[in-house]
Amino acid sequence: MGMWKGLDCISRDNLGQIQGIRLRETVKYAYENVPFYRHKMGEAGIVPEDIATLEDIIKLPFTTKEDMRSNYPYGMFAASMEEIIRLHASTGTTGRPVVMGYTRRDLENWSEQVARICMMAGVKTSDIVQISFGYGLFTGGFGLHYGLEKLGATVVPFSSGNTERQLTLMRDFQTNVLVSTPSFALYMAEVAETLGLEPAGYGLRLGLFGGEPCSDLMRQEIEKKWGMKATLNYGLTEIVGPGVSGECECRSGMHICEDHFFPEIIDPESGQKLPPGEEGEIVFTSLTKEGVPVLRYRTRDITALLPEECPCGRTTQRMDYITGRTDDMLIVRGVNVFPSQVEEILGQVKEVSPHYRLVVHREKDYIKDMEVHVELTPEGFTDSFPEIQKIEDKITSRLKTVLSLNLKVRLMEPKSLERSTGKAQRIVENEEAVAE
Ligand code: DLL
Repeated sequence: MGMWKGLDCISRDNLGQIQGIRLRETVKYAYENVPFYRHKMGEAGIVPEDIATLEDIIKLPFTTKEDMRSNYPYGMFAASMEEIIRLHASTGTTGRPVVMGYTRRDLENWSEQVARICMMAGVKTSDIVQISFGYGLFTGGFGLHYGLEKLGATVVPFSSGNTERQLTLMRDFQTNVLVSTPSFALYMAEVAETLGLEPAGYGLRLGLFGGEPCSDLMRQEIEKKWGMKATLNYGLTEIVGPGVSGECECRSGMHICEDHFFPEIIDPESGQKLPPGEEGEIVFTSLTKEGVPVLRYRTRDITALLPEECPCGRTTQRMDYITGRTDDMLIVRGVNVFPSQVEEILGQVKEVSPHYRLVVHREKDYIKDMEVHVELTPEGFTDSFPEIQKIEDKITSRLKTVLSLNLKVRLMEPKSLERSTGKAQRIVENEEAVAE
């Protein structure tokens, strides 16, 4: 286990050397084995030898989700099916999914990456860990599974769904670590409460949450209800799945497994690289992947690279929490709004819970209006109209101050919005809301 912490504490010079070597290898490998990359580099007028240092990476063209989709299913693969031993795919509610293939070495590396982020989060070999991510094409279940086994924890591979049984087994097995989306952790706590049980009585000490954003409010709520420490981790199918980055004990940003994934922050409009500390779209280049090497993949996730050293002693670069996605941005009457901005404002209002939805009213191609539906907390619940009006007005005026937008706010009864056993859906189109 010490070995993994060692990898995260390597000197920046050594790390840079390793990254440089691996970048050169990856570019050459992708060029030689994936026609897509060969064409793209040809169009940009470059050959692999032009990428001699890490700084040269900016010469490489970006890769987008559309590129992956238009090469569905195997066009981005560099290894033959002889060498590929596993496939995963993004859930892709719209359009074709993105398919990833892993060689044996890819799977070994992936387990190591996930083991590292689990160790950073504080998982011990004596822990009993319930994995409530779906096992299947989604990378969450299997990704965490093999990483935690590699670390040496006791894995309970529950998968998603069947919440009551999850709770029963959690208690019977004396599970002390939970792995899921933050929304599911909140939902499970509510189900426990409706069964008349105190979530804090279950004995969970630690949670590893990822796959979707988790606001401070959500994190506090999870910690309060379960009496556990909640940590966050990040990843995406196109790069590997979970295991790209995760929080250490300091919980201020997420350390990237930088010897495997090279991060950059770019201005999403111009594509220009931004300096550390500035917020933009995070772009990753894989440094060790054989199945599907990925050069400068545009994640659409918005964050910053944190320039300061982490007090934990790890030297790997930390990324900040994701504040939005470039494709999540809503333009409401000409104003750019990210769901996370609304969520942050809601987090400052003590009467409401982290359960909210943005109901979007479209007219042709633009958003004419948006309503914020948010549940009152059980403590904040009231049926007095003036009271409700007061809280709604308070939220409306904060939204107006921060976003310069006048949005209608509708307070909902506790537990009235649909819960998710996977990733929460925050944005709904008007038709759905009307159909309720
Ligand atoms: O959600 C991989 C994963 C599984 C990560 C389990 C962590 C734990 P996808 O389904 O491809 O893969 O979705 C990736 O989810 O681009 C982000 O927008 C979002 N996301 C993932 N983790 C976080 C996080 C998995 N910690 C997309 N905070 C990414 C915010 C996250 N967003």
